[in-house]
Amino acid sequence: MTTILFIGAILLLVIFGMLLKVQSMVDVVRGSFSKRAGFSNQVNAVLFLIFLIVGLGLFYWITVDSRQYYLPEAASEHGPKIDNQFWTTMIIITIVFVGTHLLLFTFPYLYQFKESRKATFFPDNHKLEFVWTIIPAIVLTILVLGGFKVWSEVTSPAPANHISFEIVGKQFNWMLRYPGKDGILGKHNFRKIDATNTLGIDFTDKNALDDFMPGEIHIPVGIPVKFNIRSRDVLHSVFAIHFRQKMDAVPGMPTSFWFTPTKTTADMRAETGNPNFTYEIACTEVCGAGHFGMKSKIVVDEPEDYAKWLETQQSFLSQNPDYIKDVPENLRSLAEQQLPKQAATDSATVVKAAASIQ
Ligand SMILES: [Cu+2]
Repeated sequence: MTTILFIGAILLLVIFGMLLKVQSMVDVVRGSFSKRAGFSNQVNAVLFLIFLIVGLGLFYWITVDSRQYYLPEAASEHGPKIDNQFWTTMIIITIVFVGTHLLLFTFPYLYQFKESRKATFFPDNHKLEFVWTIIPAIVLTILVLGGFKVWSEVTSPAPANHISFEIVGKQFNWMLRYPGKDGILGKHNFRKIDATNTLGIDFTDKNALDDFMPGEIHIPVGIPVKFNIRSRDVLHSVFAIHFRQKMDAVPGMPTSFWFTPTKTTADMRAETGNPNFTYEIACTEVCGAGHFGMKSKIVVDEPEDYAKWLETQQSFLSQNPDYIKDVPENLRSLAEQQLPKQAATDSATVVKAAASIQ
């Protein structure tokens, strides 16, 4: 069907071209070919008008039809500010877009060539140049400053009561690390990365001993949360659209943002009427063949549910007691508190065995 329509459209264009050619040949026979502009000039003028009407019609249709793809509900404190900024920009550029196109396509029609009309010689006009330079400059400055204000907010140091965790991109998934009970993320070192310690947690730092790596992100509602972002290989990008946050994950250059979530997952399910609603992070940097699958789930809990979830999490060390051998002597007793009882006694054996190998 599409092919037939396509061939039909091409044939129509060919017929149209032939008609114009016949018309100019008739002009030659009649001896009127010496005219400075022929019939085709009028045809082009009308085509400009048709293009304008069809184009604006399509523009209106796509604007209304794609409402389903518009930004979803904002669920962070600064979210409405970003939306405000976005829609102000959209309204301004829509007015400019429609206005300039009305002028661009009606003028060729209104001022098409006529034998009887002489064009005005109009080389320049300083007043006009001044107006169309100053007005966009002022409008753009206001828009940029507005955006800069919101951007500065989310990239500024997080409030003192914030919680923070680490999100690290690699081809092709997000890895997470929470600071554990001490609330401080331990150091990391790329030399320590192996098949299990995928983030290179450095166990010579005492803050790292209780760090844990959950499978999904949990954050409490109403409390500022800071994302510490890293990448292990190529550029990735953390895009949390419901929280109106986006930040690149750059190899070798830690980045971060913070925000305060305002709606729990349960609130959002009630609000959207979708019992399966889930907050998600998508990677928005084309990072390789598996890019499309790179997402992570975020659960926004009530603070007490968040506390309960924290309680159920087990530190990396408790799940991988072998790494106790990387803990320096002076921290070993502290590290052993992380281990399940049996593993703690085993760990002494592990350490002894490791020592005897060396
Ligand atoms: Cu990616």
